[in-house]
Amino acid sequence: MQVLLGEKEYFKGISQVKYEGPESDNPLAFRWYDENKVVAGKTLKEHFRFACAYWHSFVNEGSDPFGPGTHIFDWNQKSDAVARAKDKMDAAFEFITKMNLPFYCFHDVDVVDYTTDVADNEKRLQALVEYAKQKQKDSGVKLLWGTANVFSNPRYMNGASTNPEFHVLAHAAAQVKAAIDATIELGGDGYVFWGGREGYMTLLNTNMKREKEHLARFLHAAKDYARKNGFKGIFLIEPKPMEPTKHQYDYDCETVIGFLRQWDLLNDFKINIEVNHATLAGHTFQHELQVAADAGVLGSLDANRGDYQNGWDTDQFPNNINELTEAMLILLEAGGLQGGGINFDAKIRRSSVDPTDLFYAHVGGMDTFARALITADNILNKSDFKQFRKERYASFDNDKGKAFEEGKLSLDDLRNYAIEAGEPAMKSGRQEYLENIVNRYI
Ligand code: XUL
Ligand code: CO
Repeated sequence: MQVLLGEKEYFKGISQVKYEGPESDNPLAFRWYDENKVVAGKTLKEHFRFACAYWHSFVNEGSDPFGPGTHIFDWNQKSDAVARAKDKMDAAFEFITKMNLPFYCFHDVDVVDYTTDVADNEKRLQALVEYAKQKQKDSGVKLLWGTANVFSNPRYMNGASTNPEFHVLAHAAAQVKAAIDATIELGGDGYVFWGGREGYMTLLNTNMKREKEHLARFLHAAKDYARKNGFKGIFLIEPKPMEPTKHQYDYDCETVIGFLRQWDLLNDFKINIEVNHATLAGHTFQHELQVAADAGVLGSLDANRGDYQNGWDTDQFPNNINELTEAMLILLEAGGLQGGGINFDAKIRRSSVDPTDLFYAHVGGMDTFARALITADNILNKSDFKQFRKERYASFDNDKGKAFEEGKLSLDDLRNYAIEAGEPAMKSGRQEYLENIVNRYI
């Protein structure tokens, strides 16, 4: 990939990050992510389809509830919104190509600032879509997915498609329509719905049944519109249990799968699983991956990590090799992602104020994923990990156990077998042994 500069170079003094191998001590080189390395029949580039998140990297200036942003963006200076947005896009494509990231993701309002004028917002977005098209063509970078931010604007304080007021729902629809148009024009592989405020704070003012019905109707309308206009990619729902609303309708993978099944959306929608959302739901990332994989809806991943000591979405860059190795075992056994990729929905810390910090963050994240995948492949091929789990269920492979799986045994039959076979022997689950295998191959 060629580095793509605009009129101005924003990340001066940083050249393209390259693979140098595990022995390298260059902090701006990959030690594991060799994009051409083949693992389990695919290159690392094909496995991961890494994407840069526009919002965290080029929009969020590091503000928190106690103080303003600390990241001063040179691309955020011009007074005209479209000119400012083009500078930001120059900076984005410079960063993405210097990082050798094959994809990016955005919300509509990340790309260009919106006002309350719907038609003017559409025009602004369209201008940037034209600009992005050229940038994608010149660099080879592609859009992994697009989405609409229907949670930040104050009008969405009570939700977007689940808002008690129809008028607000219509504004959300206008934004989603324009974001779908942009995604189609840019050849995006997916379109994401994260239900930021699709939930409630108190049942005292909420008709939950009606709100969920509205959400389903809205998703159908969006899907029908996109399909009619030629969108061939995947729709993705991104579960999150809380924050900003206390109770969210897309709590976790099981909840989302049940909802999609109830409303006949399972054929078009898959799931975008975010690490920190999984842990906030009281699950491991691995649990959410397995649930989605088993239901055939493992679409895409938002990579980050949470913090063990607090209960909100810290969106830190991934660096937990054990967590990711276990996750990559599931991903490999599931045969990979269905149409999606790995989007770094992660932000550098407020005090990480140097432009290089954004590079260190992505280098670390990509290297951790690469090392985890290589390790998981070794575990699957060289250890008895797979064999152990298979044998653990061997009693269902033949005779009565098999008959039970096939639905051929009644409760009476089972009772009679219990008597015939006597007290079962205790068999170890071997958790520590298996944990040691993971560490051995890391
Ligand atoms: C919020 C979050 C979003 C979605 C896209 O927690 O993860 O950025 O990924 O709207
Ligand atoms: Co996310």
